[in-house]
Amino acid sequence: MDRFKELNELVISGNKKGAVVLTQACVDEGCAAEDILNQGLLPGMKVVGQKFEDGEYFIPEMLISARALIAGLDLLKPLLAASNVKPVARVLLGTVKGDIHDIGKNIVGIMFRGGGFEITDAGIDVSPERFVELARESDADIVGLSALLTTTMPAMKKTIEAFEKAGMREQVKIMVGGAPVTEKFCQETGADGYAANAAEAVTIARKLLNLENS
Ligand code: B1M
Repeated sequence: MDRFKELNELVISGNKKGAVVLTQACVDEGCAAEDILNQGLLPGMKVVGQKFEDGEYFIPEMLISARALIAGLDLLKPLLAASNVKPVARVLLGTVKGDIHDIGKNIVGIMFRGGGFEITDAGIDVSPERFVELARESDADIVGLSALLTTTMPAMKKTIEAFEKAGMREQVKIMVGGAPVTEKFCQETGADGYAANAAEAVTIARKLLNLENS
């Protein structure tokens, strides 16, 4: 089995120690950091996302795989920065005002990171104005809003309105998600996309940015 296939498997099985050792070995052997990332680590996470969508993997397995990927990615970060590899796109992610649930949002962030996106995490209980401010500062392409309470879902609409008011609505794609959120609600609020889970969030973001083949 070649090195990169082996690295795919280590991410799929969530073998963090193995992923670190093999990533380092690939670096030591002179492989380009970009190749290790794009051919070794990320395809493994793509398989994990598919397994989650197929009901074969659940959140714990997904988190364990994500940790393996991130451990490898952490080794590559300085090398990637040095070789000027651009992120796929920039995502600002946060839980809307009044809501402090962040487990799902954090998993969505991990999956985005695994998909090569640069993440700015706005945290929890984020006001519409703060989302706008951070989107401007981070030059976000996608703004991802998470809500777990039916009572905080209206804050998603208010956040979208804040982007309209700030004249930034055309500059960002806005995605919504979280257990009570639905496709119908997404359309009613005027968001650009809805995802039911973390793996789907990455797929939808890629579609919204026309990145499907890159
Ligand atoms: Co809360 N809570 N909670 N809670 N809590 C729920 C959500 C609830 C359904 C429990 C229940 O009553 N059965 C209920 C909401 C009812 C409703 O409104 N429909 C509820 C309530 C009422 C409350 C409080 C009001 C309780 C109280 O104080 N009386 C309070 C509210 C606090 C507040 O936010 N202001 C509260 C507090 C808490 C804790 C702090 C104790 C804790 C949160 C800890 C934390 O997040 N750090 C908590 C928890 C853990 C839950 C449950 C048990 C689990 C939520 C969770 O993390 N799920 C939850 C009951 C349940 O769901 N069984 C419940 C796992 C997570 C991976 O799933 O977040 O759905 P989820 O994320 C998924 C997808 O939704 C999607 O991808 C993720 C991964 O696949 N997704 C996105 C999420 N965001 C996305 C964004 C996207 C795309 C996809 O694009 C941008």
